[in-house]
Amino acid sequence: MSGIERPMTIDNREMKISFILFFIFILVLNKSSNADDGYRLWLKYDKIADAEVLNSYKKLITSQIVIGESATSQIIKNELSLAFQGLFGETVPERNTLNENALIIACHSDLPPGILGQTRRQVSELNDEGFLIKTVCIKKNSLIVITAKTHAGLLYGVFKFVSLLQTYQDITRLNFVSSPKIQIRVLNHWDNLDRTIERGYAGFSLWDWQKLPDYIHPYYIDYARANASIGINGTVLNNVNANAHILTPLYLKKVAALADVFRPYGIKVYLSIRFSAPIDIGGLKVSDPQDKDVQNWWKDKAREIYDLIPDFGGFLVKANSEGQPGPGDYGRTHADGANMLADALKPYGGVVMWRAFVYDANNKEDRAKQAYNEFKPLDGKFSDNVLVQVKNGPVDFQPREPFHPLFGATPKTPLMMEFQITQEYLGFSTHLVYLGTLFEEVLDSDTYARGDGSTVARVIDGSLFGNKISGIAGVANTGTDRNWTGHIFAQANWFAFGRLAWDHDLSTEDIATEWIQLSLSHNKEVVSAIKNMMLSSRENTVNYMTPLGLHHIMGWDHHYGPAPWIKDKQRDDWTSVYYHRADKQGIGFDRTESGSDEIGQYAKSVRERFASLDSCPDEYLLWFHHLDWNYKMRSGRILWDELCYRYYDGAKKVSEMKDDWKNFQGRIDAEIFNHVQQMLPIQEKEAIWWRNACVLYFQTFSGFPIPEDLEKPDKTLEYYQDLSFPFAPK
Ligand code: BDP
Repeated sequence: MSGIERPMTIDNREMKISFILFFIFILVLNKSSNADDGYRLWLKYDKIADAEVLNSYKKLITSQIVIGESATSQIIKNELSLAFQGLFGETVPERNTLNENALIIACHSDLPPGILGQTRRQVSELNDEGFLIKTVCIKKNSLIVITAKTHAGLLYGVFKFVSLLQTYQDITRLNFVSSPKIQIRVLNHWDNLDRTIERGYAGFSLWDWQKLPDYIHPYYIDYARANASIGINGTVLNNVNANAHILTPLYLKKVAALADVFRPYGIKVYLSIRFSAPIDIGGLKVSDPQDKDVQNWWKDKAREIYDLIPDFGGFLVKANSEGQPGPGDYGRTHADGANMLADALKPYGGVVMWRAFVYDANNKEDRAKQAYNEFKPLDGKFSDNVLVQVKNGPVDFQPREPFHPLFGATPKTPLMMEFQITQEYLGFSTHLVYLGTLFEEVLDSDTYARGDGSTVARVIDGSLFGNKISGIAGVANTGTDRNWTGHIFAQANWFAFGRLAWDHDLSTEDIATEWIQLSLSHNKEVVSAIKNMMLSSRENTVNYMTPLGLHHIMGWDHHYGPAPWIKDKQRDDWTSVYYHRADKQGIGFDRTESGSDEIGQYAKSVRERFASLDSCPDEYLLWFHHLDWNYKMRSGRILWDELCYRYYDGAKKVSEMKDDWKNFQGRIDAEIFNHVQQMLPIQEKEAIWWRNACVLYFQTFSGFPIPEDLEKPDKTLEYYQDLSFPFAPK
């Protein structure tokens, strides 16, 4: 017997026992200190700590009545019992009479006559997913009525009501009407069938394909609850760089099992398809949309899908982009491709979400112009169940981009917004960056397509041009990490996406406040301090990564960290130098008339604003203009100095955020506190890395010194250029 495999002696047996005891002690400790690992997201339902609030709620809700027998009604009952158990610390009895202060939840047609009359007008104004929460009086009893036209509407109403309780709102006289402004509100999961996630930073894919369809993981249900609670009504399960196998019978059964779980939560399932699927898995020679066999193959496939999933949502398609197959391979247009799929889905009510994220390595035109050039001429050529899904900006989810010029340019084509919730270009899941402000900035941008007030939000909700269908997508940031999103604060981005998808008029500040109250604290001071932190976080990130309109200067391929020096690759438009164009004279991409004239793709008022140096906001300066290093900025500084100050300011603000975070020790949950406490130094380190690497690199062109009062980088440019990260997630 070797010395290593000793029989267990008293000593090491004791050690083992004490280790186990210690472990149990830690578990108990965690339990008693209410350690929060973030799994419950914003649906915590911790007991209401304010006795006055709690008592007022208990008086107003002495019983509850949920009318209806659907699967959704059952979910409503379960959710309410979970919520009351948690928030009130006790159940609220179910009753069938209206002789006391009660909560009553029923579809409008099922309401008792007295209540029906008092709610009819408001309910008639709701759309199918909308809801009304209203206090009505019947025989001196005050009733809180949650009603809607459909069961899905009821579920949304219930979640909204519960959030009012969670945030300690006054519920004595409620009169709250809400309908979603956008119809299709989906997450796009870039999840692969091997469970890796493209641009995923929170673990592996939630979908356990191997065990599906037989094993239903409990977290599928919590995923559905979370989405329904913020009004998300669809999920595209797989990566836009799709594997055709998702359409094989083996996988469709698995997809159907997930659809069954999500259905009662009002969530439809959609799939990303690979345009060459008829070849890849169908045995055909081509996938030409004009080919009869190809058309029939898709029709048969659609029938097969709808047999399994009667409410299947439809297809998301990335075609002729970044090497993906598409109709262009056969000399056909995007409309030809989309319409062929739309025909196959049409009999069942499905839609095609065709992505406009296309650009071609062989096309020497400014990449930012290519999608518009391709899609603008196709306006009016798409079938009525096709939406064109457009990224928020014309390049690619950068920390800041002006809105995509396609918004407002295609009156006959419904455009869907595609936001990226996962932080591919915003520090992965280690940086605290609240994206509500980014979403709001884009949605509120005025396209001037029909004069003042033609906001991007009004383009995508269909109201500007009277489109019949509307949609919004967010590339998901979820994974198997216990807290779902890697960084606790990244949960706020999922939350903000859902809230804004439902109602783009909500203020992102209010959404942040609500999220903090639901997730972190009710203490006014804490809420306000954390909110301020969140609201400035995105601007700070822009400053330490890509200030003044710079873009696409991140690490090669994995996109981790700064790399403005990337050049000489197989495609120019994948390099950094293509975008910043720094030279001895200056920096920036001239997209005005004298340059690529991308600016010409915007409506006149927008074009004029961005084209003139007097009116172009500093935020977009180097996006649209190539300017001398000593160009005089509004601040009075020269461009070089301004660039340096922005980089330094961004990084400094992260250090401040890190210092401020310490104030929350003991005021929020200890586990969450520690989690963020460990993340912020990483963000600080990386912000300084971005700052130093970019300033040192751009200095090789400008030749100017870093302003006197700024601390000099402690490493050389070569040091930063030599860093490599072979296994960074991508
Ligand atoms: C880019 C991502 C890439 C995606 C692509 C897309 O780097 O992984 O496949 O967008 O949206 O931002 O298709």
